[in-house]
Amino acid sequence: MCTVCGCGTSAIEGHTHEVGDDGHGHHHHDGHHGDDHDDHHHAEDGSVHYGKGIAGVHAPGMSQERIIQVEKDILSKNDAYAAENRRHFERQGVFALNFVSSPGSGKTSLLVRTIKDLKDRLSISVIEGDQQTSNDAARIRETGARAIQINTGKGCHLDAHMVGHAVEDLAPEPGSALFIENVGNLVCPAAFDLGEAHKVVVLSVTEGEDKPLKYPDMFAAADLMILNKADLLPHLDFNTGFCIANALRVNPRLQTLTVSARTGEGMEAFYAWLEASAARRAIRSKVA
Ligand SMILES: Nc1nc2c(ncn2[C@@H]2O[C@H](COP(=O)(O)OP(=O)(O)O)[C@@H](O)[C@H]2O)c(=O)[nH]1
Ligand SMILES: [Mg+2]
Repeated sequence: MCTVCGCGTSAIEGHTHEVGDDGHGHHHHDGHHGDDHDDHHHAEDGSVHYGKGIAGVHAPGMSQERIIQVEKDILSKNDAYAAENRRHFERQGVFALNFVSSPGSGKTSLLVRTIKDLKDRLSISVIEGDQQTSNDAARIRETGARAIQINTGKGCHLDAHMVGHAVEDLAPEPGSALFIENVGNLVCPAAFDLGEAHKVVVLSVTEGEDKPLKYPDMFAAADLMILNKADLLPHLDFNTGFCIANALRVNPRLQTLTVSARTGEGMEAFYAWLEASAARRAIRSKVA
């Protein structure tokens, strides 16, 4: 998990590692590989498996106990902000979704199409996360919807603190939907709760059926998987059933939809999911 690096988390007490002359904090000690042998093992086929220690991840020069402590520090702060966001969304009746995927799976295309198609049914605003540029927020604004761009710099995920600030500026109207497009990668955003009602993982059919098995944390964290770019299926040897079976092995409760953000195929099923989930959420927060 990315938090062990500690880059960009100088506010965290007990900083994770010494800051090198380059200011980035990665010291390389020549000839000292492998202080910690308890976090990986060599399999018979010659592959090396890291993440076998109690922290589930390797960081050079850090003990497993120290990694766990750093992760706890970061994630417990994040979770406190996420809980605050979630309370705010529930009070306001805002239905928030956190879209996660690798870069280029079609998150922005999917959001643009959804906003256009649901213009008369649902008010939608968007928080866009990318390392650099505000291209995606501009794409959203072209639809007439309101959008705020967050650039994370070297960061590989949005966190709940960033989202809380963006929500203050954006002020999504009561009863609306808030789409949060996370930074594109299938690893780090899995660990960070933003206060959303659901994580939605988008996987495109050009990425291969095995991605849920290779990046299980993301598929375990999601409630819905959208398989996008179905219009390309005739040109590929992608097996949709096999991909869905892999995803269900990781997360048996995962719901799945196959769509094309380009042609619109399958999108009505997504809109039905969206409206039903938003309605269920609204009823639940009224009861609570
Ligand atoms: N053929 C096809 N291309 C798509 C589809 N959805 C997105 N794309 C293309 O995939 C590329 C990446 O899309 P984008 O929405 O920027 O992905 P993001 O990085 O996940 O936000 C762009 O060239 C899109 O036009 C789709 O359903 N079918
Ligand atoms: Mg995008």
